[in-house]
Amino acid sequence: MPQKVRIIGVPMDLGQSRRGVDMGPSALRVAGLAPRLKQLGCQVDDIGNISVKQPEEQPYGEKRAKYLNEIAETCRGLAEMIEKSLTEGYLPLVLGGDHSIAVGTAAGVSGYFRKQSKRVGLLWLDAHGDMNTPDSSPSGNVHGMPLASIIGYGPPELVDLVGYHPTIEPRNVCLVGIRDLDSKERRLIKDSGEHVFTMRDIDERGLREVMSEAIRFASDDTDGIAVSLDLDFVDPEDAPGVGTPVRGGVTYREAHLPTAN
Ligand SMILES: [Mn+2]
Repeated sequence: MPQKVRIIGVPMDLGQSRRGVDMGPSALRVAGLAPRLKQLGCQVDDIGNISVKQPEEQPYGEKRAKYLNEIAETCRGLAEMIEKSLTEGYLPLVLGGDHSIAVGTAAGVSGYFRKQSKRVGLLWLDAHGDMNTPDSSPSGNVHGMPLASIIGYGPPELVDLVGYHPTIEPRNVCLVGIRDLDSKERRLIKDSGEHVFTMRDIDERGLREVMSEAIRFASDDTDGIAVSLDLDFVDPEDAPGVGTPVRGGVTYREAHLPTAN
């Protein structure tokens, strides 16, 4: 049986202030994502993009968490779509969009497994921790808050998106590729019990070993793993088209390794 993959585009541009990341789903499609997946033997169902409000159309509201309600609404729709896809036997492949959409992805995957009394872990591949809350965020941009929300810290609109929290237990969350953390994020990561591999760990131990250990943390006592890849995990030399590039990321070659495990 071929792996059934369902592509879901989420052109979200509300979580951060640098415009353009809403073009992500189109860029990935234009670059030939579906044909590549078919080459790999997958059966592909691209359902297009889910609808996202445009930042020009409304005020951002609370300045410590801009466009929070609009982001929560999109994430809830995405979570439903993910759960439906999993129920129908598809592996959901979500294309962003800024990283605030990961709250919806995690909620959808978690919700599907929860109905079978199962749990999932999460691999978070990113230059950033995305572990801010409205109280700690210097910018009020929600794209810096999704991982905190997933493990139960932050605005109730996101933390309780699907009626329970955390959607993923912090001890089954592993961050990889980290090289830009705010000091409050650093503290919250430590206190939460998440696992972290920075770029320095990758330099010293190699990505192969780091990923094996990360997968072990994420799969400890769980029934599956969700993966959230922020393209800024990759060095800006290889992936310049991101909202918040940080030098010193993984190479083009290394970026293939996490998925090859
Ligand atoms: Mn990032």
